[in-house]
Amino acid sequence: MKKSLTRQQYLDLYYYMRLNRAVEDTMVKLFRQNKIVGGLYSSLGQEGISVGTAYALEKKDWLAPMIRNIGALLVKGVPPRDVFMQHMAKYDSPTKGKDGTSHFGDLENLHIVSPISMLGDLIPVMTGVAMAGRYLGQKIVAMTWIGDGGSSTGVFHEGLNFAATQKAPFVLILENNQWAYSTPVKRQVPLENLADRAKAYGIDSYIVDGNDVVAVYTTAKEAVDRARAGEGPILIEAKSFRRLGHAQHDPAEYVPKEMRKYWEARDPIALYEKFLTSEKLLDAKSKKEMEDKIDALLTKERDFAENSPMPPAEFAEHGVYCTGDDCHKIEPKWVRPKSEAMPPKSSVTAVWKVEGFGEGQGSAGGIAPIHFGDTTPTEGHPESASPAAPKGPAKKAGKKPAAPVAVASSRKARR
Ligand SMILES: Cc1ncc(C[n+]2csc(CCOP(=O)(O)OP(=O)(O)O)c2C)c(N)n1
Ligand SMILES: [Mg+2]
Repeated sequence: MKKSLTRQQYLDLYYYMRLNRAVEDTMVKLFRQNKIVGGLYSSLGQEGISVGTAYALEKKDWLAPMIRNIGALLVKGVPPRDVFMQHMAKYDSPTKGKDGTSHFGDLENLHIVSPISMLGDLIPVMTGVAMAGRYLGQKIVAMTWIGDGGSSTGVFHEGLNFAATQKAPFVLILENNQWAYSTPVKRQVPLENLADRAKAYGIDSYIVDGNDVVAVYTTAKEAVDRARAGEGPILIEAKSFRRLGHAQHDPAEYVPKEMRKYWEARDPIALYEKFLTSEKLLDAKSKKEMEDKIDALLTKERDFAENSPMPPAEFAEHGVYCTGDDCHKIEPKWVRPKSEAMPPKSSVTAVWKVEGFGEGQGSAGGIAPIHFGDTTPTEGHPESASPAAPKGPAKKAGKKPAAPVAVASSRKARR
């Protein structure tokens, strides 16, 4: 761990990691009392990733958490009571008991996009958020997380390619915790480092020890600064370990004992405490004060959540089908203050400029030309072969498509 942060930053990282763990410990108790509705996922041992990465964001930035990123929600400002109530499906929860786990967002104040269960789908969504921010001249960065397993979905690759092509101010944290359910990473990806996936999209990547919160934060901060400066998306692979099963129901007996032992000895909070103590940033007294503060906060938050009512039965039929204005007024919530959406903060024409990428409009003013080698350039474009060049994809005269039988047999021959 390098020493380069302010004292307050060091202590903030410690506070949020401890809070993250304490919130999840409280929820395990609630789960065992049958008060949690649905599954409960743990980030035990991965707190340094959620906390260190989210701490690198500014207030105006956007994030979308996955199931193991409660720590990121806490850093962004979500009160623990909302996390408890959401998991307990209480009426005062952000979704009023209509959804569980951390499936809630806050588009207006905290800039949180609700998680999407389909792994990888948040990547194109957050790329869109990043692009919208750029269009509005807001200089925001969007961040989301993906697991080692999730990095093998199609949409991971489509999304990252899209983000790279658009040079979106987007930072993707790949949490390599060695397991996707019961599948070890080595049996699903033929790569030593998942960060290498970035090479396919021509973007930069970092590899960081996910159990070293200072390393995570400094790496994330550099990536966020670079993305904000217009360098395009960045992928960070944070190596860590899923200390518990996929969720509470999974005893994870498939995990080799030595592997578990190795990572348990590298607990991110214990490692960080050691560092803080040796650097004289934390002593027994200040540690106890922080623990008392967290205890008092969570007692209050848990009481509030437990005393919140379940939704009334008749509420189940509300909000299922939108009936128009008597359901809710349909107006876009993303409308920004006029000054923010007008020059000099943004352009009024739907044209964006990205260094090294070009413009979102054909340079001749027409539709952006696409060159796939055998596609004739659009009429009027400087590269156009002739003024009479046909619009749309060129037809290859006299070239018949190969017969399906021939394709099948030639593939067979190659095998
Ligand atoms: C597209 C898609 N396929 C499968 C699932 C089911 N599923 C949920 S979590 C999970 C394992 C994810 O593993 P990983 O991405 O490594 O994340 P981790 O649980 O380790 O944090 C799977 C297969 C899903 N939600 N979405
Ligand atoms: Mg995993």
